[in-house]
Amino acid sequence: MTARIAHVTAWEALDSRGRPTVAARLELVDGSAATAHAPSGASAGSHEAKELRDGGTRRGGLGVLNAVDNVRSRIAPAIQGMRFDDPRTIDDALADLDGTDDYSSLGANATLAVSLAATLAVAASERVSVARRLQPEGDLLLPMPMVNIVSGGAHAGRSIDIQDVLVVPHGATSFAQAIEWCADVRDAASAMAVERGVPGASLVADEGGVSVPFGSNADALRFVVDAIERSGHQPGQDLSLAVDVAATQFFEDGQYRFASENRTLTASELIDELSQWVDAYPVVSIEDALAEDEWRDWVIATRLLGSRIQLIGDDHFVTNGVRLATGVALGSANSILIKVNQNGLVSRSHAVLEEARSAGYSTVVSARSGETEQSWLADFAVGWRAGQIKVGSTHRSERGAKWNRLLELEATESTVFASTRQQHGLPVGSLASAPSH
Ligand code: 2PG
Ligand code: MG
Repeated sequence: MTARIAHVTAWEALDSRGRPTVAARLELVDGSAATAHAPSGASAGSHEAKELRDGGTRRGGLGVLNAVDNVRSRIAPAIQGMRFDDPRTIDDALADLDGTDDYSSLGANATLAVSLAATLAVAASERVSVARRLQPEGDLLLPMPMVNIVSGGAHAGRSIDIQDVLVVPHGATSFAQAIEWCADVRDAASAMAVERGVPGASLVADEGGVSVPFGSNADALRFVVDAIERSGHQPGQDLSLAVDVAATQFFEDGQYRFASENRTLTASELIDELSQWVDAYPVVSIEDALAEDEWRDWVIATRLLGSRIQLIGDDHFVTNGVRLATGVALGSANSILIKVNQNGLVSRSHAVLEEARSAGYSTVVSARSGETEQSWLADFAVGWRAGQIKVGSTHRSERGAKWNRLLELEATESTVFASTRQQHGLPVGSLASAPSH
């Protein structure tokens, strides 16, 4: 179905941390329209597409009025009146107009907001859900959630060095059951934190996890295993652990600084430490185990751990096809995090996901720490058959919006849940103790 753009505009909106973000609205001549907000990271990789921030003193330098102006004065005149069958055409026009590899001319927050609005407006025009537009035929695949329980690093005042300890409810047989189990664990974690003397008022970090001071990073893993048990579920059977190390954040002068433990580790010591965690706890997935550009150490870690667990590249790949291709050629990681704002355009993020899939890598669609109430991410994870999704915790409405949208899709569309090993793509070895389906 051919669509035609009538009008594009933009303004500055607020994200979940109260920071400015770009909102864009795109109207088609048939009257359909959509508004989209760009998400934003706090522990961003240095190779991500570049979001444009105003600098100066207003809003601590984080204003996006220049990016908004770029939508109004450069993008809108270039694409208003355009006809297209596929939103990819709009993305190509945005890439041409920008002319840089990282969208630093228009700002990736400007290109992404418009790219998102075009994707959403076309689905509205065709009167189908975004997930259905992306996958027109057959059962939709609901993703396995990866849910934050304990937050550290840049999202929680660096109470621990690693950024997240999450749970993966791989024993669940429906999405509703999966998210319910995660909420049970999150509740148990709150109760345990209060018992440890953490004031109730400080229990919600940037992504809704609990932030607890621990004696060591490994203690945070132990705490989540205990929370799974306390919630009445079985660690390793019902839910297992995932860790986002976000190692770039504490990489200094070629070494890894565990400030909370007053230890400095070489890459091989860090890999040893992670291997011990995998031996001691039911860990099925580790993200950003090493710093973003440490390719050689990534390959070593993949050789050592890649057959046992999922090793996800986030800052390492930044949803970038060139970095992914390098990783595939070298044998670095076996999984990729897909974040549309790391890439700058929706259709090109999808292309990277498809390249990863063809290389045999598992794919995890992910939110950012700075989000809004919008829920399109859930539709992308489903429509792209990603198999897994990471959104943060079960607390905070910008997180709940995505979980609630997945619950809605399960209730209203013809779906299957990615509860089998093949469908969510976690390495078979990592679930040796999990029940098979
Ligand atoms: C990550 C993300 C989301 P941020 O590291 O995976 O948890 O964090 O958006 O701050 O980069
Ligand atoms: Mg990460």
